[in-house]
Amino acid sequence: MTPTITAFESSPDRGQGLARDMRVRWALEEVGQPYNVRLVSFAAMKQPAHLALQPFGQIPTYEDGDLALFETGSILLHIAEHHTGLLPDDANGRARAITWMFAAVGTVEPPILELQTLKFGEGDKPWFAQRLPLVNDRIRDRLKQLAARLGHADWLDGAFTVGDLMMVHVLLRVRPSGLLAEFPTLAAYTARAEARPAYQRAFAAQLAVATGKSPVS
Ligand code: GTB
Repeated sequence: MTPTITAFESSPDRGQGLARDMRVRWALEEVGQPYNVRLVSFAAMKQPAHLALQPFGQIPTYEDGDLALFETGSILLHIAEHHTGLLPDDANGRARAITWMFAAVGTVEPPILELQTLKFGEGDKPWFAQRLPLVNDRIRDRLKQLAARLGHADWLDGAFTVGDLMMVHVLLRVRPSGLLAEFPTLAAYTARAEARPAYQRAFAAQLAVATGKSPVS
């Protein structure tokens, strides 16, 4: 069956690839699995039909036959386990790739989300100016640690895996702040990932939603 995912009908980033459906699109492109997209409005996301799929009223979701999933970590793991291309063949390598996926969402992403909340939800609060450098430094700490581990390798653990996919998407969210550019090896790491044909196809597809133009194939 062809899976169906959900994405924003009108993404706040206007198709710059930052919304999390991009992770799922990219993973599906990496493994060569065609997919359908159902666009949902912010209002529809909070209605019972969507809440039955995603209890928190968010995108993306993933439906394939009888299976309905939410949470990008779970969706990516499912895709990676059911296709070749995103996980190594050996059991230990698979476990390490999955570890990197958890590290991305559990360790690197939280301070990045804190910055988003601060900038877009608390910009007018009296504590904003005091908190901003603290949150930026928390992100810097994580980026420094990640850069140290990556070193001059292309990917986090040998060949490109679902762990890199998740990590790169998490890092792209912080790029507009300028913090990523402070770590040239991480900037190069994300650029390497963005150059992948699968990333480009996924990016074009989600951009086409915002521009109303079909992606050029
Ligand atoms: N933990 C969940 C997962 O990984 O699937 C988080 C899902 C999530 O945060 N979904 C967001 C959502 O539906 C969209 S991706 N938000 C609507 C709501 O909660 O009402 C987050 C996002 C949104 C917009 C941008 N942007 O415009 O740059 C970037 C990322």
